[in-house]
Amino acid sequence: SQEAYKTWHQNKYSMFIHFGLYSELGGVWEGKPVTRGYSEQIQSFAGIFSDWYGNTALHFNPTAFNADSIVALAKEAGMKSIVITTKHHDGFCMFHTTTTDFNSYDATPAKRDFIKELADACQRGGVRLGLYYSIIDWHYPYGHPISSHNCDFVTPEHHEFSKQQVTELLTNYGFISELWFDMGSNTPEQSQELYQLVHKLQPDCMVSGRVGNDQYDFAVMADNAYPEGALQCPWQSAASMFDETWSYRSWQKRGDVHEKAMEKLRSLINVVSHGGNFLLNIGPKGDGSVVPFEKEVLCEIGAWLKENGDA
Ligand code: JFZ
Repeated sequence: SQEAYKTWHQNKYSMFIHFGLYSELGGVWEGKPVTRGYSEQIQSFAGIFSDWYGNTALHFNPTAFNADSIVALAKEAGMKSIVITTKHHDGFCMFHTTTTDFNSYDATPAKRDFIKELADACQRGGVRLGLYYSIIDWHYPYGHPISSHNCDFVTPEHHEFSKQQVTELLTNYGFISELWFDMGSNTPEQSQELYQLVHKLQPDCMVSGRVGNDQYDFAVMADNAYPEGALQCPWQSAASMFDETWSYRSWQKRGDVHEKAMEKLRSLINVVSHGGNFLLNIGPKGDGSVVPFEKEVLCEIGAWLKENGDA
């Protein structure tokens, strides 16, 4: 609705969080840094068998993940909402789902539902929550997990599975401000069904452009890019701290906090002044803690915004 878009657009600066099993690997497989591809897609880029990758869950126990302190950090950074990965291409669910055991509650010693924890903390802190959901699923039995690109098409069973998960996500965690669908080669009917399902369950939830086939409420631009000329639809630009990855990478060279803060601040101003929403990403470590460098960058941006007018 027009109202939903207005509110979404008013919240023009938000936190993106890439957190999952891949965070535990931190861009390293069998003791070696994996330098090809995004670290959240290490399973594909390092050619790891699904069952071997899945074993990572046996020691995934993010005891330092504290949803309230993440919400506090977002607020200190001047952000109005948080969008977190509920399931990335690896298929590992960070929420307690009935659709598969491959989730943070059933498959790990942690026995935790991180989406629930963050949803409750957002509610307490007055921050809106959005959810990233990958349609690509390298763990789904018929999801073509062997090819490097995956999901040449989505089988009817896989589509049903996605719909069940989306239903859980939009039923069990309160109001969701946006659903950040990522890729998958949906047919036009499948895209339309997912789009309509979201709005049936939560009419005011904004749907990202990446569900495919022009079924969306807002378009997603590449990092720091903005549409040329007048774009007639709402849009967002998502940015990672480092171009090469969205999730935690233990061997990342991070450089100077001040320089990075100013670089991202300029992106924020660039995007927002062109009418878009800016989503700035952090990649917590496998233990759930926020990387100090990223925390410092966010705090410096927040301090600048406080001094120079709130975004
Ligand atoms: C996708 C994922 O493949 C990636 O791992 C990460 O999660 C990112 C946020 O989303 O990659 C994208 C998505 C959108 C664009 C580029 C890469 N885009 O719109 O330019």
